[in-house]
Amino acid sequence: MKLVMVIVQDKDAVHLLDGLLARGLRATKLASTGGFLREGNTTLMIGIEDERLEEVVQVVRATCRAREQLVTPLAPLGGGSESYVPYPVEVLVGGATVFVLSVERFEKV
Ligand code: 2BA
Repeated sequence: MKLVMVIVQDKDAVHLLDGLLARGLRATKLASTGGFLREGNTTLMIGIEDERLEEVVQVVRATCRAREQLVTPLAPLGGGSESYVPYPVEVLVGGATVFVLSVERFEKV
């Protein structure tokens, strides 16, 4: 068994959940915050049998897309500078960040 942790933009989370549930896949939705942008995103935990792992990844690919977002860094991305003037830069966020973990034991009590 695997535990898939998927970090997605809030805009995509509803479609991803719908896609998973439509296929009988179970998920837990967590409200999370990106460390870089400090904005809300969504983390889904999905417990899945090994043979259905690719199905989960396909649903993620089909429902999550990358978007450009403007961000004004509080400090220069490349290191410190005394004459730093903040200006907005574009970063590409998503579609999804996917971690696949092996599950040693799974029980429902
Ligand atoms: P954030 O940390 O808020 O990052 C949002 C986007 O900002 C990232 O998109 C990336 O394009 C950019 N970014 C992040 N750190 C950067 C840096 N030091 N310099 C320049 N640009 C930077 P994604 O890569 O698609 O990540 C989306 C969200 O997924 C992240 O939100 C974070 O919550 C999570 N994430 C990504 N990689 C992760 C990792 N290795 N471990 C844990 N969480 C991760």
